[in-house]
Amino acid sequence: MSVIYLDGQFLPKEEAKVSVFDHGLLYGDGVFEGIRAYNGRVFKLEEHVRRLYDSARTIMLEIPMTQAEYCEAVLETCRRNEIRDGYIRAVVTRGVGDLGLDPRKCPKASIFIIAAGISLYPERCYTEGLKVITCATRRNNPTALDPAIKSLNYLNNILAKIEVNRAGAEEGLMLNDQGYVAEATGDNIFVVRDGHVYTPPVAAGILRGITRDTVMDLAHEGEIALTEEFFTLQFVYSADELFLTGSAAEVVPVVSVDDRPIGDGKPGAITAKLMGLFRNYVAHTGTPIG
Ligand code: PXG
Repeated sequence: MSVIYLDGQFLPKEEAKVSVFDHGLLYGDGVFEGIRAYNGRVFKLEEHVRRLYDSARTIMLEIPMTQAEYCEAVLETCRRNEIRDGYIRAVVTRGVGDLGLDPRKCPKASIFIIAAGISLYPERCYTEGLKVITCATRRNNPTALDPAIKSLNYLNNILAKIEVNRAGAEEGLMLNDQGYVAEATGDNIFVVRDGHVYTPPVAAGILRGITRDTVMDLAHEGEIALTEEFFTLQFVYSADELFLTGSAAEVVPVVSVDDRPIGDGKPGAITAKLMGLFRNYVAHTGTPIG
């Protein structure tokens, strides 16, 4: 049976409940992380916890434990659920307040951690590649709500995902408010052209994905040229290859955008190489669950 970490306790999932007065629910006032475990290890645990604390600091949300203690709580949640391969959701909300926006009315943040099995993307997504569309919904302007904050306020992404579903596609590209390609609804974007890899910079208004950082490191080690650059849809349509990265998706090829085939309409060689490097890397690194 699944056991949830909630504010210092481990509770059966039926008993792990938060209040209807929690500002995480009332206002989306909180932050979260989605983390993977592979082969008995938590992948990039410290990086995820660091990003969680960075998001929290930005919204002036104090997490009442150290990052080291937080990492240990994640590992213990995995142990108690006997997770060796899985998906971990770590959430910190503003906590219980009154029916007003003011976060000062919420004396204590609420912390919960769920460690569960994962429904992996079907294998055909990796062998055949995804069909994606461009969403009309633009990514949040960083001056309003910076996409670099992994906040509980995911409506921007959800509105885009609804477009994806309505189009019968598998993912959606999101542009920033200037029209440059930003990211997908829950993944970062990479384009390959003439053997060179391009990805939008964080300044395009994106989440700095931990999978993105990992793929950039792997490209560097594998002597694959990679540049962070602003680009428009025209560059995407004329790419040789395209792929997305994320904790859930890992490295997944894209073979068509807005009904235009990418390259020869099949997953490309550089994408395949990076998929292989990534799969090998995740199997051999991470914090042991013990
Ligand atoms: N951009 C956005 C908007 C994300 O939400 C990524 C990029 C990739 O980041 P990481 O660090 O995971 O490489 C994300 C994170 C899901 C799910 O269930 C996916 C994410 C977050 C939460 C849930 O598919 N992707």
